[in-house]
Amino acid sequence: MTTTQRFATTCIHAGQQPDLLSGALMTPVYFTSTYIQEGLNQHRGYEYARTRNPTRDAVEGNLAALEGAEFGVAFASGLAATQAVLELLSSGDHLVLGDNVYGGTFRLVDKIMSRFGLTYTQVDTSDLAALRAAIQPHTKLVMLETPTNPMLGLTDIEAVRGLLKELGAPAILAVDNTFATPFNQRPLELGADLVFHSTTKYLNGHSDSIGGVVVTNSAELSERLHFIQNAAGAILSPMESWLVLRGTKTLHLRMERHNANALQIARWLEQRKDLKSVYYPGLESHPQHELAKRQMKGFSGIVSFDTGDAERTRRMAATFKIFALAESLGGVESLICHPVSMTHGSVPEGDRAKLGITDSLLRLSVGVEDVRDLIEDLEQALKA
Ligand code: P1T
Repeated sequence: MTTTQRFATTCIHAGQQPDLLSGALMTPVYFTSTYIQEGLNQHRGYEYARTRNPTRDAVEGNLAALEGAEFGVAFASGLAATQAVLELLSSGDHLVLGDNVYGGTFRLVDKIMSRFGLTYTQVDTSDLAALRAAIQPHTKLVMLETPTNPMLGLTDIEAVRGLLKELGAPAILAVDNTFATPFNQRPLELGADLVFHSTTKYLNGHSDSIGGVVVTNSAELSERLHFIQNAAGAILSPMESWLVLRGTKTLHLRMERHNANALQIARWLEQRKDLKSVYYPGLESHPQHELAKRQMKGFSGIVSFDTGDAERTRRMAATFKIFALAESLGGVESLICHPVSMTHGSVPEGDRAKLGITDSLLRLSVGVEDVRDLIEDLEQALKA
């Protein structure tokens, strides 16, 4: 790939070349655990498939290129990727974690990593004064989502980078770009050191694989992450690597439609009189809409809304005909999720309430169906 190629071309070609043996245009799924060695210490760069696999190499190259990164490291799930980032730290190090992250990310930090001597402070990273106050001399990592799951709050990545620089803080800035995707937002260009994803979502895009990736332009961080990948072993399998490669070939096409459908649905929800709030960065009413326009190319496919009535929300959840009531997001099909009972169940009730994750909140993952059918489905459910 040349550096002058545009995003759509990168989606389809980056990281891939015709198979050297047969000329197969599509990257083969290399189902092998090991590789023959011609002699002691004589091999073609592949020794054991936990360490390297050609299908995984291809997807790592593809995903890195999409984020404008040099290096990519693929993991067995988004949380395995998140854990690898956390494993860059050591006992006694301090982590600043966004206050509204995926419930599983919070659970990993709170219930597992903290048992190994990692200390953490959760803070609203959109509030620079609060972030400044949270950073300590031994803070080694700032980890955040923008937009956040499920409240869709934004953090100004450039401003956070500026603050860390001003403070001379030795912290790595790691951004979970799962919600935005590199089609809409490229955090490395805004000063992040690491970008990580649940590839389970938009990158794979078809709700048929679980995976994660971390990308970076730092050779040192890439080397450490590859060491963790090999030493801890939570690798992305060859089949899953292939599925993600297939998925990213249409990322640009899917995201255009996700963006358009979600904006239309958010606007439609907002003009209704029977909802308490609608959260979507593409709405003029979103408190960080100006930042969204500056930092994002499109606003992605997630819309959250609060009916203000937990009983009504419960009734509605069971009445959708196209939106499937299910965890996850980012697939071509539309999903609806009740964060309190599904994705954010592990976040303490008091913290949820402060963030606005109420019993009456629903999160839509707006798919790429005909938006008129989606609106009709929402309309009938809201009437129920
Ligand atoms: O599920 P997994 O591939 O391990 O990814 C974890 C993860 C990481 N980061 C973000 C922003 C996420 O949303 C997720 C997973 N989220 C869901 C399953 C969900 O429905 O929100």
